[in-house]
Amino acid sequence: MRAAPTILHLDMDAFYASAEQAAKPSLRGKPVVVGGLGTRGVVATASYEARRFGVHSAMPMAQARRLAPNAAYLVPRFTLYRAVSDQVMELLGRLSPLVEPLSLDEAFVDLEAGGTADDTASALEIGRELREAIQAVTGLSGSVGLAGSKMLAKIASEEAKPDGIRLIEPGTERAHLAPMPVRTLPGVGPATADHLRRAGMTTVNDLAEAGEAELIRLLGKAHGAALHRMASGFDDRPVVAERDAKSVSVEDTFEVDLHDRVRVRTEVERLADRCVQRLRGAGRSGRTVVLKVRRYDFSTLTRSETLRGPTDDPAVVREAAARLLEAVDTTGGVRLLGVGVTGLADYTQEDLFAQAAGERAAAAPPEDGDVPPEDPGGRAGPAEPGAGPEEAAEQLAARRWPAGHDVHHEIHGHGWVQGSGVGRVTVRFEEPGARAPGRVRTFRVDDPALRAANPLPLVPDPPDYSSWPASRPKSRSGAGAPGAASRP
Ligand code: TTP
Ligand code: MG
Ligand code: MG
Repeated sequence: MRAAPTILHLDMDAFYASAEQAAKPSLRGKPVVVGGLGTRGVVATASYEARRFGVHSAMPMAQARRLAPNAAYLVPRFTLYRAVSDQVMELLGRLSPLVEPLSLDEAFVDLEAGGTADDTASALEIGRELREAIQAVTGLSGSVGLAGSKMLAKIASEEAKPDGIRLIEPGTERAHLAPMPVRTLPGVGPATADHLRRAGMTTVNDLAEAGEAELIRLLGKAHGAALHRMASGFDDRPVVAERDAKSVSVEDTFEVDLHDRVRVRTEVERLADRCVQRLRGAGRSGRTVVLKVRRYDFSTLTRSETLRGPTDDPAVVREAAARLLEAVDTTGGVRLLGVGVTGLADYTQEDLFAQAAGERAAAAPPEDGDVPPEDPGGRAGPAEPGAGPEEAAEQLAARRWPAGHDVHHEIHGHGWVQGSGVGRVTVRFEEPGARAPGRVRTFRVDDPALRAANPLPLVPDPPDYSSWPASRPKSRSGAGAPGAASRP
């Protein structure tokens, strides 16, 4: 923890949904939900307009449709999100060599290590400039938190949302945290929170006041001691540059031990999907799949399988995790399950994924190879068993023309798929940056004039930030009012 608020946390606002709204002028200011649209799909994110209906990340898509029937439902376009993420990370890299991305839309930056800020005024100034730069280059808004530690910087950006900036002054950490729920602290999941609640502790202040010894008694030495430090506002975790991260994993503790083998298998599948989402969120792929099982008696085992090459294919990770589960005895019950991927490669093997997805969608191969089929949260398997020929045809159309994906028409130009079914595909012809919504037209799904296309950049001609931030005299305590840092 440091005396100046020089740790910055950036998180883009409703990232996938905002990118879709920027790309599709007709969706600005409208409820938009992005995620897997298949029967078992889940919401990746919802625009702030859709959140007002109660739609949120990880909610089953069917439930979202009930809550917000009039929202636009779109399949994610990772190519676009990755491109925007690269632009954002490039800007962050200008502020410091120490940038720690947590996902596609989120990162910590050590401003002090970069020499770009050394006190409250200079940190705020850089935070404001960063938000401006991100808006100018990507067309999207991100929220910024500044503090003397990672924990507080992340809390600050959360409080700044949407489209804001917030600084938590060093020295006020403990007071700031005191009234917050225990779940605010890193490492406190639903199970730990429940455990603490039963011991009468619901706020961070309760934890700080309980004292280290009591927390160790309740949670064990390592967890208890770490939690007490966090609750008291101490957090010394350094910002670690991206290249040093070695694995991605997710886990769930269950309220009641799982006994049903089928349920255990389903949970492992879900975890594998979430793990892949995180993996892709970080723009990476990995070679070794790890399964973690904690049994009713707290005995914990991990099993791993190393693949021939790195993958970020949900089906591949799911299958490997399922194979690992086969070899684990779960009689007696399961308390916790985890799925991880390690041996991370720097770049996602797009081709591997495209290949696997292509195989699964063999019944409807994409016309041309320039857009890999992307269906992470959704279902890319064969038609639902029991589906009639009409439903099957509709599913094929939906797979070939995923809602929200880009198309090009020989005469009408660039557009996106609004929907498809009964042999027809509806396209809205509009491009990012247009002032008014574009026109809608319907075609036969096999219209030869229509083909899949790549996303267009959200900002066609972004301003040049290559000399940002300009070298500047470091502000003396409090002297660097906004705007004072004039460029040479
Ligand atoms: P978040 O930053 O958690 O959420 P957000 O950017 O959509 O909204 P907020 O303004 O609250 O930050 O996640 C970034 C993106 O990651 C999100 O746009 C979609 C994706 N994502 C998933 O695919 N699944 C999930 O469960 C979550 C939480 C996010
Ligand atoms: Mg975000
Ligand atoms: Mg995020």
